[in-house]
Parts: sequence; structure tokens; C-alpha cells
Amino acid sequence: MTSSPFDAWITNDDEVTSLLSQEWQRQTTTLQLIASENFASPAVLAATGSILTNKYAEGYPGRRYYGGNQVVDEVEDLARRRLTALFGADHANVQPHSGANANVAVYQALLEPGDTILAMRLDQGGHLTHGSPASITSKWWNFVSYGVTPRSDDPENPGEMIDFDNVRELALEHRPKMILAGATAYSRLIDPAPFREIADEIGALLMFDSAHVAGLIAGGSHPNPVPYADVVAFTTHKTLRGPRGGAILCREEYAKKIDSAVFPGQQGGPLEHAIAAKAVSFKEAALPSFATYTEQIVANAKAFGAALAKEGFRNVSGGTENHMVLLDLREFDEELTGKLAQEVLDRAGITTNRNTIPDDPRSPFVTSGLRVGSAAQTTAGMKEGEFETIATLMSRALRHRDDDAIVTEVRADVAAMCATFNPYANFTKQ
Ligand code: DSN
Repeated sequence: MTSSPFDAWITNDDEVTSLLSQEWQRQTTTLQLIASENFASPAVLAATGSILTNKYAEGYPGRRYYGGNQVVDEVEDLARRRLTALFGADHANVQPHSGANANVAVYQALLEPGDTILAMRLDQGGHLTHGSPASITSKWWNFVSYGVTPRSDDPENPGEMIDFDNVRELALEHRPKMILAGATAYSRLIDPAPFREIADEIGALLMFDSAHVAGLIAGGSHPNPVPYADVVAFTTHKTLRGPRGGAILCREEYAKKIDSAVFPGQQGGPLEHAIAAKAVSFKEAALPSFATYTEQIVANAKAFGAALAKEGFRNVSGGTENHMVLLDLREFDEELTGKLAQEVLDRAGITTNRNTIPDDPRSPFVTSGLRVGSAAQTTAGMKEGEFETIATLMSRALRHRDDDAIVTEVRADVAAMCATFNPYANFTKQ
């Protein structure tokens, strides 16, 4: 089995080395189409695996609770400076361990328990931390949810897009203290301006959860919410292509509250190795080549959605303007659930995730939808033509899911594509 070039130094643990090799093999011989995943650069991986993992640094640069943080302070300051410059923000907090932590820290910083937040419905694209009954967020805060417009057969106006009349009506009725824009399964551009107008009309705070599209914003392919929102929270590992983690941007007036909510409010010692890797990724995202990359992500997703539609998969909302396509599988095959499609595609070497679609009659564990994304394979160098090929491979595997020989043939075609588009052959030293 081929080893990953990044774990060659693990010499004393055969079991972990073997598992890392297996995962290297999986990531480089199968297609990674989960919309929230990406391939971080070798420099990001190296910083994540660096000596900074040894250091405790509770507090913030210049105000730590432990000695020996002279270098760590510079690392975290560098990350904060690069991030504020990238998005034009007043203040950055780069310590959140994840997007979920970042979101909860924002609520904790700016709201009182029991305050109302107006956010997107989970079954129409919102995230667990936007008030899922299973999330601590719904126990501490009162969520009211807006949705998408009804589906229509008019190709000019297909529906299933954020219903701003509904946002405004609910805002006027419930007077939330915060309006939350942002989604986890929504393929359209989210314009921050109408959200700001509605927030201003009722005197609410505006938070933008840009986890999925942070990279598209950094690359200039989507509008920057920073001038509109009081606070922007996101993950660093999706389209932004950094290490796994979270970050928060805010206006200066909220900086102290946000910092206190992250530490000591939510977390203990920050992961300075991850923060160094975040700094590396923020530098990469500021390069002109990153703007070209995000343009290609969107072009690839559009081509992918159109090719999937030709194969009979309905695109929810009629298409995409970001890195993801949300598929309604029912018109392709009424019997095919999201769960089954994900399992069949796994056998064919195509990694996806099942997802609920608006008004899904099936449970969130089964679903009638499948979410696919273009960010990772775009990093690997694929363009529109390759995504069109992937659409035909997906269709073939799903139509012939009971024929092992055909699924195996698709897997071989996938492996051949992956051999040509190795994500780690594509990076150049920058
Ligand atoms: N789990 C992420 C996603 O896949 O969208 C959200 O946190």
C-alpha cells in the first residue's frame, strides 16, 4: 500500500501508521464530494502536525496564564492579523476549536439565556447549532425559524430559495434579539444586505454563519458579509481549505465579549498548532490563485448540477451558485433514498452524504436528498469536464446498484480519474 508522504516520520506505531496509510489511500483513490470537506495544503498539514501542539496558552497574546508563550503569541497575532486583513474585519478570534463552538460562543457573548434568535429551518438548510432540538443551543436560546419559498415548476423562478418575506414577517412578529443568516445545505448565494435591512428594522443584531462559503467570500466569488453583519462565524476547513477549526470576526465594540465567551467561556487552552495552520491557510487564501480556485469551484458546481439534471436528478432550487448541489433523488428513482444512494456510491468510490431536502417526507436518517460539493475535487485540479463525467458515473452506479460488476466498473473509472487528479500532486510550494 502506498504511504502518505506526510506520515513517513511515524516510525514507532505500526497500527496508526497503517491506518493513516489506509486513509491516504481512500482519500486519493476515491472521489471526495462531501460539500464541507476539502484537501488542505501540505503546508497546512505540516503546521497542524507541528511542535506547537505541546504548548499551553490559555488566554490571548500578551495576556496568557502560562509562561513561555513568546513565540505562540506571535503565531496567534499573525493568524489574527491575516484573518482581519483577508475579510476587512475589525477583530478576529482564531481560537474556536470548531464552527459549533464558534456559534455557541457568539450567542453566549451577545445574548442572554432565553433570548430569541431567528435562524434558518434545519430541514431547509440550517445547521444543528441554529436551534436543533438535539443541540444545546435550543435549550439555552429560543429559536424561531424561517424557510425557503415553495418549489415551483417555473424554470425562471424555481423557488426553494430563502423566503425574505417570511424572514421579515417572523422578525416583526417575534422581535428576535439576533437574526442569523447562513446555512449548511443551501446551494444559493446568501445576500447579507436584505438580512441587514430586516435586522435594522427591528433593532436586532445580525450574525452571519459563513462556514460553508468562507472560502468563496475570501476568493471574491461571494459577497463579503463583514460590512453588514455585527459578527461572522465560520469553520476554516471547508471552502477556505484550512485546518479543521473555527473562527469569529466581529466589530470592535463586540471584541472583548467575543474573546471572553471563547475563552474562558467555552474553551480552555487554544490549539496553537491549529492556529498556526489557520495562519498558513489565511495567507494562501489571500493569493490571487485562490480567487481563481474559488471561481473554478463555482463553475464546477454549476456544470456538475447541470450534468446531474441531464441524468434525471432534480437540483433543489433549480441549480447552484456556490460549491454545492442538493439533489432530490425522487425524480431519478422514487425508491432511491439518500441513505441508499450514499451507500451505493461509497461502494463505487464516490463519497457523498445524504441530506434532507425542503419538505422531505423521509426522516433525516433516511432522506430523499443527497448533497454533493465541488471544493475538494477542484483542489485536486478537476474542471467542468471531469464533473460532467462524475455525474454520469454516479448515475450509472445508482441505476445499476444491484449489479456488482457495474458498480465495480464505476469504481475502476473513479480510481483512474483520481490517479490523474491527485490533490497533493497539484500543490506547488508558495
Ligand atoms: N458538518 C458540516 C456540514 O457537513 O455541513 C456542518 O457543520
